[in-house]
Formats: sequence, structure tokens, C-alpha cells
Amino acid sequence: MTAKNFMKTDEIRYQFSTAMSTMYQKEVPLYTDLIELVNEVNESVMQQQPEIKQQLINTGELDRLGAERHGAIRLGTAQELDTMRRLFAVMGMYPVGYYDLTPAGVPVHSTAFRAVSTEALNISPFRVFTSLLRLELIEDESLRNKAQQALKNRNIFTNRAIELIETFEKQGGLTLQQGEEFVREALETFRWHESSPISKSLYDQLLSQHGLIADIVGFKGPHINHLTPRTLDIDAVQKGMSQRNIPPKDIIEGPPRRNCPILLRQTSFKALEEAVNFTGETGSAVAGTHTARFGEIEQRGVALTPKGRALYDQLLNTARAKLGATPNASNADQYYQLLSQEFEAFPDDYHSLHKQGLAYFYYQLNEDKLEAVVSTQQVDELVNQGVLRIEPIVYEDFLPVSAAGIFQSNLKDDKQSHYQGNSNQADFEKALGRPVYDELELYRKLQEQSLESCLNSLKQVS
Ligand code: OOG
Ligand code: NI
Repeated sequence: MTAKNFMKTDEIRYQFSTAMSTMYQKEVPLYTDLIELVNEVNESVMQQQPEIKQQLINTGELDRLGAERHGAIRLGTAQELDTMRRLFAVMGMYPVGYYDLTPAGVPVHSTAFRAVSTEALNISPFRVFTSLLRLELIEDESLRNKAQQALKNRNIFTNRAIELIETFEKQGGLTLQQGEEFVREALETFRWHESSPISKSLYDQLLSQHGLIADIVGFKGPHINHLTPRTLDIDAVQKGMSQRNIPPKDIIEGPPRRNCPILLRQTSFKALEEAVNFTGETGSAVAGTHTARFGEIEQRGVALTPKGRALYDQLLNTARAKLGATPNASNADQYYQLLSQEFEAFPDDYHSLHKQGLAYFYYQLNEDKLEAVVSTQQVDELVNQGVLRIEPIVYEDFLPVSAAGIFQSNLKDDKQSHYQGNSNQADFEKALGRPVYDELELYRKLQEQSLESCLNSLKQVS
């Protein structure tokens, strides 16, 4: 079989993300309302601010705007994570970044599986925030053992999905028919289950440790716990949710509202309380409920350099320290005010962000300026003369403080927990079976490649 007979991994990812969205909309109808709201807001932003639409055209993002979504899952064992890595590779998704959530009282560490090239991202930007439970942080030994046993008893992948992963690895690809079958089989892993294989009493014990532990150990599989469309105006969506009876989370996570969005702002609607039957060893069902699944919205902005990220972290931490509490409904106004005050120190126009080395940009040639050629190779000079245009490289990843806020607002029991564990990227990568990509390195390369290609074209002109 030759490579050209294989279904493109980008196409498999595209189909998978569409199938996932359809499934989740059936499972959580409120999510459909959210998508409608987001589409309306995006349309109106592009009508009122044509420059934003033009920017999306220049960076190739316009066509993917409506398809833009991420999801999240939580896994229980190293073995599950390792197989999940192989499953995502079939769809051209690779682990990028390491996020330690334990300092924020959430006993997991995480990565995001996503496409890595601009081209592939523009075909389908679908990504999955994937967390691994740190069972070693449960101090109660007997409970830890019970949790371990429950995880050992489950197999989250269908046999056919595993066969198709192996076929992919052996052949170097899947045929169209195999690819479509793979999408159906892989989807099974992410489905919601109304019955829990553990007893209600074990579930309650796990829940009293941490809502997340109950969510992972209590179910047959890692149900997708949210999907997230991308909006161009998250404040408008936050307001719109209340008007449509979609109950929003109290706080928008991330940076404040700005003219030039940076990184990522996120909010969600609160998780549903859903009926679950707990079966346990006895096999007779006991009725209960579980709270885990929600819908989220994200507004993405320009990716920051290490220098920009350090400034972001510093300003965010200062604002939160001044607030002196976890942001919530009762201090929201004060929190936003502190945040805006602190972020006055963060330049809010693309040229300053570029000049000060705070953010990553694509360089593009302004074709109409090429006649006035060009006696310099100085990048800043070329930008000043308008020969090179800068376009923001959108941030494709996540933020640990924001992620912790999203986790916490959607757990049944949102008491603050404290864990002693050290951040441990090496352990995570051992479980994963390979190192994660460094996201900053990926952005730096995109910027560098775009510059090289501009300078090459300029050489040819002059
Ligand atoms: C993941 C929460 C993190 C995000 O967008 O930051 C996340 C989870 O709740 O499993 O999805
Ligand atoms: Ni999310």
C-alpha cells in the first residue's frame, strides 16, 4: 500500500472532532445553545470590526473559527495515558506542554494533545486537554488501594480501536474505510455512562477525598467532560449566557479584556448534576448523582514569548495577591478592577508587543510595498517601512491557573485541597511514553520560519 491511499491524519482528526461535537450535543443539549450564542457573537464582531476578520484571513484562521473547539478528559493510569497517546497520534495529535495542577489543589498533571504545524491546525485545531490522576497523593492507603483496583478492572478502549491503532503503526496510515471505522471506535472511549461500576459508598468516599478522583475512578471510561468553541468576544458571551438561562461560571479566567488579546481567556457554564446508577460488587443498582460535565468558551489571543509570559504571570499573581482570596461571585468586580490596573503595565498594541519581544508574530510581505525596495535586512526597519507586516500567532495551548479555576468551578465539592506532591514532568513523560513538545519552541520556530521565507523572497526581488 502506498502512502497516497491513506486517509490523511488531519482528515481523521477533523472527522473525529465533528463526531465528538455531535455526540456531546446529544448528551448535553445546553452545549448546542452555547454554540449558537457563540456563532451569533462571532458574526457580529466580524461585522462591526472588519479588521479582526481581515487578521483571521491573513493568518488562515477564518475557516477554522466555527470548528474551533477543545475538549478535556481525565485518565486514571499510566497505561491509559500511553495508549491514549497512540490513539491521538492516529489523528495527528501530539502532546504539547506540561501542566501541573497540584499547586492549585487539583491532584492531576496534564498535557494537551494537538496538531503542531500551522497547516494542520488550520485544517482542524481540535485539541484535548488530558489529565492523569496522581493517585499517590491520596494519603488514605486503603482508599488508594480500592481506587487502584477499580482502575485495574476497567478497559477504556474497544478491542477494535486497539487493533486499528496497531494497524496504523504497522502500515504508517489507515485506509479511508479503516479511518472512518477508527473514528467510530475511538469515540466510544469518550462516551458518557449512566451506570457506575463502583458502589455508591466507595464513590462517596472518593468524593470526600476530591471530586476529581470520584470522576475518574467511578466510571467505565474517561467521558469527555466539556467541549469549547472559540469566540471573538468572551465578555459578550458571558453576558449572553445569563440572558439565555445558561448558568455561567462566576469569573472569566485569564488576562483582562484588551484591544490586543493575549494568550487565552476562558469561562464556562456550570456542570450539570446527572443521574447515575451505582452498581458495585453486588450488581444491584443504587441511584445517585454526579457532577462533571459542562460547556466552556475560549477567546484566544497572541502567543507570548518567555519574557511576555513572565510578565503575564507576575501581573496575574500580583492582582490575585492583592485580592487576597480566590476570585468568586462576591469579589468579581473588585478582581476585574485589580486585574485591569495591573495589566496597564502590559503594552496593548501589536507593534509594542513586537518591539519589546513580548509576543510571537508571523512576518508577511506587503506585496504592494515591494517596489520601494529595500536596502536593509533589519527586521524592525522592514516592519517600520511597512515592507513586512506582522500578524499575531495565536496561542494554541492552556494556562495552569485558569485550568485550575475551570476544574474547581465544575466539581460538586469545591472545597480547597492541599497536596504535598512535587511537580513531576519526568514522571508524567514516563507514563506518557515520550517527552512533551515545548510549546514556546514551537511558536519561536513558526516566527523564525515566516521571517526566513520573507527574507528569501525579498532577496529574489532585489
Ligand atoms: C480540564 C480543565 C482545563 C481548560 O480549558 O483549561 C481545561 C478538566 O476539567 O478536565 O480544559
Ligand atoms: Ni477547557
